[in-house]
Amino acid sequence: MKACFMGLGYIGLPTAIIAAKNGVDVTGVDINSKVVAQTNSGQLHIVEPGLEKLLQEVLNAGTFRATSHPVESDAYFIVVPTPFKGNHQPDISYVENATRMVMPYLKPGDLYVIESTSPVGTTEKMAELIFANRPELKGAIHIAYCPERVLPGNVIYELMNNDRVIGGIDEESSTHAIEFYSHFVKGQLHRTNARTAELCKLTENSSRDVQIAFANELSMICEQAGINVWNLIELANKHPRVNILQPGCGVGGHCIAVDPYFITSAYPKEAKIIASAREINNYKAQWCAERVKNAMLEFELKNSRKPVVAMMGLAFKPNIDDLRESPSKRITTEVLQSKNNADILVVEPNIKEHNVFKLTPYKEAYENADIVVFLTAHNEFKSLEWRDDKVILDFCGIFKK
Ligand code: SAJ
Repeated sequence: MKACFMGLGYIGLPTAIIAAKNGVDVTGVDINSKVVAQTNSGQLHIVEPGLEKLLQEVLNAGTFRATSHPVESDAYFIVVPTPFKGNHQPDISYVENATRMVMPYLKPGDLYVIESTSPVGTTEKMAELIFANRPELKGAIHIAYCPERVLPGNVIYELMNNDRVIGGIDEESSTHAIEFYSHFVKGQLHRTNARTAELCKLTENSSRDVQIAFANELSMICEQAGINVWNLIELANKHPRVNILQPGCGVGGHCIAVDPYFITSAYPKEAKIIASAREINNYKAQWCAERVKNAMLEFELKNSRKPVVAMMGLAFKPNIDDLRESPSKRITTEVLQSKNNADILVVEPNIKEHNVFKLTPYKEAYENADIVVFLTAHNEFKSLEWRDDKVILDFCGIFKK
């Protein structure tokens, strides 16, 4: 079996490598020539524990290579980004471009699968595009949608062990796609149609967004009510059927903060809770920034001098170096813009240097700051001790006070 993976990013590269480890002859394609060269030299351009060793193994075994153009294969996988344009409309142009690239290589019996998170109807749209250009392939190739579900940092395990949903444009397409994924997925492969599989991916991330919004809403209610939100959630979760997530300073990353818009933009009248959740999670970052600015003003009034402020964490979630769509970064930027001569120390222990932020080691920042703002719950911060002599704004539950 020969497979071609279009896109060597956070999902495409690990999936291609795992397939190559499991009996598939894989060509990985990326339009970025640097990514191609670096991958062929056995080095990862993404951070993922354990993956570099696997890359070197499949390169040495000759079952994987990276190129800039597709090659004739038996199966083609589209694993490219689907960002959104202005007004939160999904942009499927990368999916379309990758499809156009593989189109000339398709032959009867081949499998074409989209993994990229996509609005409902994208797989059918791409099928139409393929058949418009290659009408002889109608009914002769297998087309399916199979979304990824992995958590960065634990990709190798989750790629092999998570259940997956596979939706073909017809039964035979689903069967062929299931056959391919069973090469390396130990989890169950659940058969459905393409539209359901597309909405399933969007539903998973929207569900988490809604649940986090609930926790964030509670945190703002608790502040008004003078109640410790961490304690409240812990107690409510003692109920056998209640499982509330943790509040934070908003929702970041390239999935949960993005995918719900693929539903709200297509179904604006119906998607009420999903739209509100997005608003609440975005507002939470704004709310946190306001709290920091107020604390700075209060400090100055009380002490007749500007405070030193430590902004603790820039990454979008704990213990990673990924700043994409990060609310911590947004809050830090806003505080820096309004600093009014105050001294702002920016901390991100998972990054050595940044081209915009001058970084300060976390212990030094904690020691020197008058106001400490915990934005991302990195493990390092949990080793710090509570200090009564500082104003501490704990948005991510380091001390749960
Ligand atoms: N967050 C909270 N409170 C919580 C949990 C998370 O505020 O209790 C915040 C995080 O700090 C972060 C954001 O939510 O800013 C998202 O983090 P995450 O760990 O929930 O998810 P991602 O974005 O890293 O990965 C998600 C996963 N989806 C689900 O859990 C439903 C992953 O399985 C998907 O593969 C991934 O999106 C994706 O690529 O779609």
